[in-house]
Amino acid sequence: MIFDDILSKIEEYDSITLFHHEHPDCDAHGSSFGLGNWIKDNYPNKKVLFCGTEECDQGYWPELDIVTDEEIKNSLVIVTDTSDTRRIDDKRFSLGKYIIKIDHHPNLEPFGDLVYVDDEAAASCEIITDFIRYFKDKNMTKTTAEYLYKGILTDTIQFKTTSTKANTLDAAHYLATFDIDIPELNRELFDNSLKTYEFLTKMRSKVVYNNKGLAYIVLDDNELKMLNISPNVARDHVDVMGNVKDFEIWALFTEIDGTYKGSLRSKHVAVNELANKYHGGGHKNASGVNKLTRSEVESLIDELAELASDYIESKNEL
Ligand SMILES: [Mn+2]
Repeated sequence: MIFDDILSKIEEYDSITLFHHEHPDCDAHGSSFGLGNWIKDNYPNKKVLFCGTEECDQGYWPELDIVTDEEIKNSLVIVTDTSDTRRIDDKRFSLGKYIIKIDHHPNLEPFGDLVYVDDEAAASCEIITDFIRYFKDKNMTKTTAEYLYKGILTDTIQFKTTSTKANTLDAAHYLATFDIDIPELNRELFDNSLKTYEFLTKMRSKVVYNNKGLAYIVLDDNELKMLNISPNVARDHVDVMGNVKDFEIWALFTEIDGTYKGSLRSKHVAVNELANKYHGGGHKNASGVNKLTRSEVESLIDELAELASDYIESKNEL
């Protein structure tokens, strides 16, 4: 079993350095802090260091360590939640004596000396939880359980994504046995600031609904200034239109440097082919478009409206 191989490497090294991807999210932090904390609890004589330069702005996390080249050179490097070396936050990972990659993204670049990728897992924290519960007799604490639960909860958007499988819930169940405060963790990760709450209220007043499955918002420079928000942060809130029964497709366009960027979302219809046509791309139900003129935005809206109404009509015929 590969978990035995990973553990024997951990046991072999006196020092372990953990790495994750740039712009870390909760799964990046959760998987490295979760695994690192578990190693510290079980092997108190080992030196465990958390590398990286960037913080995650969702939830509370411990501070990263200041790590010297020398410390990395003598260590076992474990990189979690990162599919390719280009995205590792702190390129000094390559100095390590032995490198382990643990990830749940498609294995496009199997870097390192030992690679464990499970692309069926909803989160890297699910994999680390599988690893930890494989060694059930070892020490496991509430703090480690919280780190891992936060990564699973965010990567699955509160257990709502298609990647949420029986094993995801099994892993979460195991973590819940360590007396973690589930509602408090949800609040920590998903409650809005007052500023965001007020912004979302204003955004809702800008939604245009065509009565046939398509909802959208277009924010030009002026409106963004009035909302006092950057175009990119505004687009992060495209899901202000999610969770509405009548909306099959929803989209948010923001003006940036004279052209428009857009985020497209859908429940069932594929929107990525249309996104490709408008200098963009992405996944079936979540895509982006870029560098559109205002009239291209209008024609994209027309095409999205057609997709949405076709879908609704085909559903009504059933
Ligand atoms: Mn992840």
